[in-house]
Amino acid sequence: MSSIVCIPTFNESENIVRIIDAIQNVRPDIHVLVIDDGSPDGTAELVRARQSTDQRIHLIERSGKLGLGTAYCRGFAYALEQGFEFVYQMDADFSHDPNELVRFGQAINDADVVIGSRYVQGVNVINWPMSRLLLSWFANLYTRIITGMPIADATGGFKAFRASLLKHIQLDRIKSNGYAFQIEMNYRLWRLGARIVELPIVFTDRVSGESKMSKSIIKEAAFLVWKLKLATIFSFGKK
Ligand SMILES: Nc1nc2c(ncn2[C@@H]2O[C@H](COP(=O)(O)OP(=O)(O)O)[C@@H](O)[C@H]2O)c(=O)[nH]1
Ligand SMILES: [Mg+2]
Repeated sequence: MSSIVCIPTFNESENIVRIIDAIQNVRPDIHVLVIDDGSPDGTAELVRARQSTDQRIHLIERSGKLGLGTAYCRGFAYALEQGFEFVYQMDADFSHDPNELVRFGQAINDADVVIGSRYVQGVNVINWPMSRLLLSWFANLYTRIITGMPIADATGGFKAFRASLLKHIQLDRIKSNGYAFQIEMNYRLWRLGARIVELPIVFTDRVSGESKMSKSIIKEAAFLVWKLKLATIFSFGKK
């Protein structure tokens, strides 16, 4: 049973080697695919150095900062082409605890999608300013109300997909980035009848490197939920 974890990176030289080590430590079976957007800090070179001695490490390099959503789509397309059975996604910055990959591995055996959820059992977020926590929490409430999708944490980025279901998503049609990308993937998979499981996780804000969160990411998500909802009403949004 083959698994690969997709990690998008932009300027993660302080984290990337450590996160690869941590992942391989808990799940030696798992392959790691880094999708780097030409990070000026040399993230890709660090991955390439590791790659030369380890066949479980894969690297896609893009020419510039083209956004998180398209980075994931590139990664997913690669994972499907290579025939991996389970495709994971996580951030490079240790906000997602690599030790949880063990529980994800168990949960995905009985599901099509596993979402690492910060809000399924109370609120499990460490070190975020209250403003960012409230934003995230209300974004999820807003998404739930408008789309009707029964997911407590639709914007989280720590997930696992069963490839046999993921391959039904037309990845080249997905244009959203940031939070909106996470919502759009969940929504399309939910509409396809995916068995979605939310696994309670603790999210810790990054210690090293810088966040790429911005106002445009929030605006994009706010519009996207309406777009998805309206597309469904007019039934353009089946996939
Ligand atoms: N390839 C790629 N990765 C990105 C881009 N923007 C963010 N990332 C990566 O996506 C992950 C999440 O981004 P982060 O800045 O931590 O967002 P936050 O946790 O919401 O503040 C990290 O691994 C980033 O390096 C991008 O435009 N392209
Ligand atoms: Mg982060």
